[in-house]
Amino acid sequence: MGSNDAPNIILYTNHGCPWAHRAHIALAELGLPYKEEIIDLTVPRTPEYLAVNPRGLVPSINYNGTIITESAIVAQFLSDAHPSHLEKTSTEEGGALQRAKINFFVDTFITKVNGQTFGILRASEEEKPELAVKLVDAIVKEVEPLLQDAKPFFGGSSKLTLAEVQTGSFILRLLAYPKGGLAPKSILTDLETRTPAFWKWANTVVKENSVNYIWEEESFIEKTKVRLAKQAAAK
Ligand SMILES: N[C@@H](CCC(=O)N[C@@H](CS)C(=O)NCC(=O)O)C(=O)O
Repeated sequence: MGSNDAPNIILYTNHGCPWAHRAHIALAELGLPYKEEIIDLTVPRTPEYLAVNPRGLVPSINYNGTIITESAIVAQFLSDAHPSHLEKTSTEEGGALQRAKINFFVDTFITKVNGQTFGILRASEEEKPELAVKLVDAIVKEVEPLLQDAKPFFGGSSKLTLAEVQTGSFILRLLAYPKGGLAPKSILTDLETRTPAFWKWANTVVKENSVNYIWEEESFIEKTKVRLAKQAAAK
């Protein structure tokens, strides 16, 4: 096929999965058409899907016949294969530095903040307020300094970047859990006052169509409540 033809892409996904959600954001931002196959994660993976991804996880993509797995790698690959506003190439002026900064931001968010969000969900009601303060403290210390020049997106970009592609699905959840009663509401008020740059950025990110087109907040919160109740009962 000619280089201008759109690639054939199948996305193996589940709309409840924040990792798979990264691929949806990347594909939408790049304007790449794709077929989607929803993988039921409540039952064992089929032999057909294990042939696609032996780890049995989502997301995976089939890109013109080649399978690529692991969400961060899938999003990076799509962005590299289709140079765009998401990220400069490494040989473009300023590209290597921009890529390093985006990688550092994503790494920081995932390793210093993200796990804490999910920890709060599983904590007892007595533990939650203290964990909520710790979560906001981590955003103050680690993330807020990295968003000082967001305008409105990472690094002063007027359009979404790979930083938002890799973190947007988690930002949706971070803001939704307190709204849905799964984490203390103080998280939202504290973020607004203590992390003004993060607060503005996060609220802008979740309003983007490419970030929220597969997101159904109410049903997500309900499903999460059911899953947590089942996990608590199984303890
Ligand atoms: N490191 C993987 C994580 C993907 C992942 O954990 N996906 C979950 C759903 S959110 C999954 O497929 N779970 C299926 C299972 O564990 O059986 C990535 O970034 O792609």
